[in-house]
Amino acid sequence: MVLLNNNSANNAADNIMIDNKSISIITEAGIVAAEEAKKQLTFEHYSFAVSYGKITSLKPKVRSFVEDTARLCRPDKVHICDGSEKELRHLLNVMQQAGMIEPLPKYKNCWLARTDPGDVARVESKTFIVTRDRRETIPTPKEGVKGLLGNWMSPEDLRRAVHERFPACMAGRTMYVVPYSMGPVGSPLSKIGVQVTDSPYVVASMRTMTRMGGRVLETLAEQDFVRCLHSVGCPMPLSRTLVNNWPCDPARTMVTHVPDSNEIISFGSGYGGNSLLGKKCFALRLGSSLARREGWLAEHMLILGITNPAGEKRYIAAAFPSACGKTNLAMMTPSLPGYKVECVGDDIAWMKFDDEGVLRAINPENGFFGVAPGTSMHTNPVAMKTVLTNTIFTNVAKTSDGGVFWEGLEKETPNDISITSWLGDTNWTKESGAPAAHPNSRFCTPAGQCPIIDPAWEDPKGVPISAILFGGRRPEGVPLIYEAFDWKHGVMVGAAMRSEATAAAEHKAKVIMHDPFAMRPFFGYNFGHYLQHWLSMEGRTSRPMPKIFHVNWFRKSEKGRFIWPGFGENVRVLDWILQRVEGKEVAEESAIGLLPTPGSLDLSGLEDHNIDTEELFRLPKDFWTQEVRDIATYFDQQVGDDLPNDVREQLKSLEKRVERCKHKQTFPANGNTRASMLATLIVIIITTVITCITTSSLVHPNVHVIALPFLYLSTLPHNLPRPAPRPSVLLCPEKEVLVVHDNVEPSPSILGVLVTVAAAVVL
Ligand SMILES: [Mn+2]
Repeated sequence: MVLLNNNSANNAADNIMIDNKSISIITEAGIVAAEEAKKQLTFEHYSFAVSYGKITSLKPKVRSFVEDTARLCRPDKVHICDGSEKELRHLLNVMQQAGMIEPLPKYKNCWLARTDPGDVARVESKTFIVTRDRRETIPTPKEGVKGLLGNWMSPEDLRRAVHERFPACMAGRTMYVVPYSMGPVGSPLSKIGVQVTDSPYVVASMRTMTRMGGRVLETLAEQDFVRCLHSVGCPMPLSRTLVNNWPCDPARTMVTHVPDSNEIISFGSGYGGNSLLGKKCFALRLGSSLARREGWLAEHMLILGITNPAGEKRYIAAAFPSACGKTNLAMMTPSLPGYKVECVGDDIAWMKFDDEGVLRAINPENGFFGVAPGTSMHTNPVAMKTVLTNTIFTNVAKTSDGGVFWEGLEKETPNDISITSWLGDTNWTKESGAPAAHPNSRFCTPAGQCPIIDPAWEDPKGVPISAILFGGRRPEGVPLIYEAFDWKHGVMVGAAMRSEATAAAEHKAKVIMHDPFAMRPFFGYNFGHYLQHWLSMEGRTSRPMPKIFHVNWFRKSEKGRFIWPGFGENVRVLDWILQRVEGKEVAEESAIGLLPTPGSLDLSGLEDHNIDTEELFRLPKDFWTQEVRDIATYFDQQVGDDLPNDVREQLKSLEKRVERCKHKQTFPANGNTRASMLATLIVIIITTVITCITTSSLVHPNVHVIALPFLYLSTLPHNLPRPAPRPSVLLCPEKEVLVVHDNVEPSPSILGVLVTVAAAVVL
């Protein structure tokens, strides 16, 4: 038993200082948990039992944090996690007995959790960054416009919110102490956190998603740690009946971050990014803020290694908004022979220059917390093989043979199996009218068991990054791939990222949402300052920066079909990127960036797909004029004065380049299209008529019969199919016209007339 009294509370505030010298201000909010604990002194004889582990094994500052938070939350017991197998068994047991999880006997050590349907996703509206000055956190939106780049809370409001929620919030429960490392333990790029939580589900998930337990505490002697306080907000005795035995308090949920003191305080939700505080809260929000102070980048990016047939390996980082196939790309099975893709991470990248000025990245996570629906042997066989052992599934459907089901697994599920939906509807069918699995249902699985995990994925030095990809779901106007002209242009491309998303309400049309750097819900500080920080990265190395590209797998034809097959075929785009990284001259300028030269994008073996490459790369002037306008409006309304001049200038240059393109569009350049066939036919008729007229006064009446074969020959090249599909219409300001990528041929119509007239004259 540990007794806490007045004396031990006196030094509560002393341990909040963090070792980073660049932080001079510790806000009062930074000691909010400790402060609030002091107010709880009326419970002078509060005591807790340590049910697992030894509190004396904790370093003094960790122990103070635990005692402070315990004093505030008043749990019955404290469990100090060591990350062992034995501990996991215990946690699973506790959860099974509480009815929070059930086993999935079809697989090895897999479990299904079903949450309260009121606690199924991150709640952006209840997520806050706490700073003294509002502008540190968010740019000031234009008057009358709702800011969409994060939520700010004042330290005073945080103190009030904590006071309203946390005192005795863990009564009757066990408080788990989770020491964890983001990144390989001991890596210079890694950071340590300690989370206290009253949810065993959170502990079991953190054990998969982070490096948790004993070894982490040993490294704590030298560095400080991020303090994470989490409660589901359901003290005993319960004031309301739990749904699905899932404790939470959706009405009072809040997720708050204090960058100045490296604190995260989360209440009311037990699911995903709201409660696994190492993930979005630490690795992205606090992480981006730390990264700015320390001169590195914390980004919402996958990291993959790709080896070409020559055996050369490169690493690529890529940022896509949700529902763009980040996990699928990270675990891609390449369609081109000789290529190999290996996965370093599928969600978050921490990138820092090493001593030689090379940008190196680590995946701070230890597992995949992936969206289940849509994952199948067709879309991501590697993920399917990864998730069938040691996985906790949440809010997916289950099958009568003890397995899982979700939208996308229809073809892989036998017909004689019955399905129970995530809401518990037994005998669920497609006709039930609601999805079997929640759209945000997840698998939580150890990264180390991914069959294509990169050999260097835990290298403490990180992997060298050669290219950075931005992308989005863009049905119109945006080509399959383009390269930014330089770093500054690339930063603008990241800032201008947009993606198609289903509007929040049911049955609403899809809209193109802005999601700069795929970070919109995850910025830990003012987005304008974030852009400035990205721009500054170029000055931190003497080496060339990684090249920046924009990809779009989702362009649609006029009929609404996807033009590009995607998935494993995306390796063709990566192959072109590798060529560019190697310095090959396979790009040419357009108004929006560099595009593949004809033939440089390897399309061999895709003949059956009949890919309309022309449509895939077409840059309609109308579209881009509007796109520039939309981006400018967004910057103006959302970022205002905080937008760096360099980014503003980049957008202006893009606008000018698009403007300078004189022609809206040319007719398609490929010979065997209907339009050019028609043109050819008209030319033949006109030239025949001319021939007949010009030859009518001459001796030989059948001269036009002789002339006709010449006519035919002269128009022939126009009807030949082109050797390879290629981008054919680009906006190219340098030439002030639309460039048509075709072999330059004399116009058949003029040639036809000339040949025919010549023939007539000779005859
Ligand atoms: Mn993510």
